[in-house]
Amino acid sequence: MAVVTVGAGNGVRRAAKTPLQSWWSAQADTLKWPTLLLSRDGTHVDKISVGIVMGSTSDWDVMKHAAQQLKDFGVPYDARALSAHRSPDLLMEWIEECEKNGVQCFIAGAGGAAHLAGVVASKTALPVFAVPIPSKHLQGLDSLLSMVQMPKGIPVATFAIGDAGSANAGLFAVATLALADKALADKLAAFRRKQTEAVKNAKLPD
Ligand code: RP5
Repeated sequence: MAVVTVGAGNGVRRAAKTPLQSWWSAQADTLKWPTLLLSRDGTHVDKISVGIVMGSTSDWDVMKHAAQQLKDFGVPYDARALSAHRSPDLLMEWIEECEKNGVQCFIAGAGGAAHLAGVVASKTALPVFAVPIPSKHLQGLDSLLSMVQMPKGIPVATFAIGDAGSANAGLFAVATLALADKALADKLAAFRRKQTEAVKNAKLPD
């Protein structure tokens, strides 16, 4: 389940006339990021489980595969384009807010000198899954090496370059959450069984 956030961070304001609205306004003004979480279909959710971040909106074409896996398993997430070098303060604030909202792990996708996942991991002790985005000149080898070569002490778990890595990061996040969620573990087991069945039934062309 995708999450949209509503409140001060998105500039959403209501005319604060009633005491409740005044209280809400006061709360919103003290917060840089929103606190009311809604799924895309408008239903309220209490928490988000995964934070997906990418260095640029141009990364979404790859990162949407991680988001799709979470959607398929009904895992609530918040996805943002926030850059480690172009908007470092916003990135830090978002990570803090994610932790407050119950996030259990992060997925970070970036291309080129891809320090985003390492920077996220510098701010949180939660697991960080890194997705190397294919880059224009080096096809993502630069992104991969930037992520996988994190110095000792601040780990990030690095996945394959591109769409497959992104989808697998989503699945890995599901597996991580499934450690403490039996229903999710059952769904993941069913997903794996289905894949096995597909291999069993596969036919090669004549
Ligand atoms: C990185 O630079 C982003 O993660 C993206 O992969 C790459 C190019 O960004 P844009 O120039 O498309 O914004 O920071």
